[in-house]
Amino acid sequence: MTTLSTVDADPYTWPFDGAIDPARTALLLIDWQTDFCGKGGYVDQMGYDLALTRAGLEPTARVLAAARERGLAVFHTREGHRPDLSDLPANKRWRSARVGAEIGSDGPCGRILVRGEPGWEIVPEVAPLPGEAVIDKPGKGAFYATDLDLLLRARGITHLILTGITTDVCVHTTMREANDRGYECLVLSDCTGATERRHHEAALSMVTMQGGIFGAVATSEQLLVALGAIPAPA
Ligand code: C5J
Repeated sequence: MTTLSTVDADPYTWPFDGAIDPARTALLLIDWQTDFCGKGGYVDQMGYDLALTRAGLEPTARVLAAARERGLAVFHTREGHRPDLSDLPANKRWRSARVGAEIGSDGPCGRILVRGEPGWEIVPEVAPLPGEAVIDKPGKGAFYATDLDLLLRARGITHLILTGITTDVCVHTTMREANDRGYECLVLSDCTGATERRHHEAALSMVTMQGGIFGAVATSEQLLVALGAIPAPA
């Protein structure tokens, strides 16, 4: 069935090519892990305010439910390293040690940012369902050293809706990578969060410059209105 739904986004009505096509659109949930938004995780160990990185959880859960209902593909990502840390660049480890949260060291949620540890798990509010793709990534961008691009192209996905943490780091890097690969991107402002509010705001503002240099920005409500206009799959 043809759909004519669009999102009233900034700086243009999204998507650029006319309408949301659920068959070609995926929802990305980036790094909703305890290490980034849970007590005792990496971000907490660094001393940041968890309220900022947790702020987007509830709206993201609402968008996730709507996306599942409407048949959009759902992709989750997790940042983390192998237990032997062989995929951890020395400078990344060194920098994390400088701020008191060395990647690979023991913390209240197990070894920080190590695959398989409690802190590395996705939080229950937006946990993957069986059958949803989960991408494990060693870096900030979800395309670097992963098969995300292959999986998206194999499913015919051309449009991405981004949520996750943190806005200025992993969400932004992934959006930039996706944009360079030709994906039409929309980031949901209230479904993201950063360790500092001003960085969250700056990151969203950067997306909208130059006519939407990396895509467009909307709220979860604006997307939900658009998705509500799409007939549910039979
Ligand atoms: C960071 C991320 N901030 N998921 N990772 O180190 O944004």
